[in-house]
Amino acid sequence: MRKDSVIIIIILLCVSLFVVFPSKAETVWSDNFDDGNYDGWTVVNGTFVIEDGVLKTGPESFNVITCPSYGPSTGTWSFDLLANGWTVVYFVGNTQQDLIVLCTGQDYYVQRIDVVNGSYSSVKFSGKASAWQHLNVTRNQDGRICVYNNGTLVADYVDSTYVPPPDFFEFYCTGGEAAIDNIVVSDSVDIEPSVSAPFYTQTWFLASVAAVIIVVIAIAVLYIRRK
Ligand SMILES: [Ca+2]
Ligand SMILES: [Ca+2]
Repeated sequence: MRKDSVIIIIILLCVSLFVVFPSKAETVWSDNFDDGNYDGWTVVNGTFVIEDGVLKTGPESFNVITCPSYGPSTGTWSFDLLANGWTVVYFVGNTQQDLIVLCTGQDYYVQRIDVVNGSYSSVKFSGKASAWQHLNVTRNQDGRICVYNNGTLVADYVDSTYVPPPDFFEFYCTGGEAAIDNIVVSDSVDIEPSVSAPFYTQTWFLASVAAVIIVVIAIAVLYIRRK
């Protein structure tokens, strides 16, 4: 009877852990340049160097580098960016619609650009010029785009225009020294604005509950075995 109880408790524990820690987001592409090269990238203009595991622009005033990109036009794009002058990250690039993060040298924007007719939608967000920013950009099936700068939600808007899957990821800079690092692209929206999700659905809360359950079960099992 006691054995049966322990088995049931273990099964319940496994089920609760599965609920708390769902399958991990799929990374479709990443590069952190820590191997000291930018193999797989193509320099379109200017020069680029890897310094201390970071992709940096060379001394020219116009530097563009591109890399084939994969996955859908929805998901999460994460990267560290040091913007200087006019700096653009095409996180979804193709021949029809581009999704970009732009720093004008002063201000940051996230934009969708219609490559064919030049129209665009744009939202400004807060960020520092000439300083490293850790940016996370998410885009869901409804075209909702959220930008997080160093973990803070700084832009949240919906542009439901269809954007085809990306052909390329591009880093573009005119003037000044710019750099990028730790690019991680996943095919799912991995960050949700915290205001929209109640605390009891947050990962930290579920993990805390799971930890308490594990401790209680461990104590119960020890108690049963000692009896
Ligand atoms: Ca490499
Ligand atoms: Ca690196």
